[in-house]
Amino acid sequence: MKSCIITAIFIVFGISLSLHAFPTDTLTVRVLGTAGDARFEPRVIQAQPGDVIKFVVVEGLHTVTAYHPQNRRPQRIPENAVSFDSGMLTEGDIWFLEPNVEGVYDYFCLPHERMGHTGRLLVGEVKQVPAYPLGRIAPSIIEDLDTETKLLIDQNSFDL
Ligand SMILES: [Cu+2]
Repeated sequence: MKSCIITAIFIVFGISLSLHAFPTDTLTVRVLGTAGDARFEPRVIQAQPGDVIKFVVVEGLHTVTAYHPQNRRPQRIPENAVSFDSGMLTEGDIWFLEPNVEGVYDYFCLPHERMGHTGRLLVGEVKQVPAYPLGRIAPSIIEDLDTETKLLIDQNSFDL
């Protein structure tokens, strides 16, 4: 029993070390598929402010585009965050994003949005998704993101 407690303390200490000793990480999202199978992998990821998100296009023609009025969509990124749009990317392209404002960032791929090619970034400690406007976005597009987000948040609160 005693060793269990010591192990638990060590694990918690280890987590806080990894958060503070290495302030930024590079996280990779692969962009895959060419039509109805177009997808971001992982679709929902957890990052910390200052982390670099590296999008690697494995196949097809895609964009990484924020849900934001600048991209003619409702705003589904934090209030003070800067909109982004990678422009058209093709096989072998790599595109970087460095989110500095905590919160939830929803983004889509211009050619495949209707087919559900969307992704989400959770930056910092996110306990729930804000009540972002849906506008003309099909609810089913966001529902899948919400389901995966809930799993990830539950998993995080279990870990910590
Ligand atoms: Cu796409």
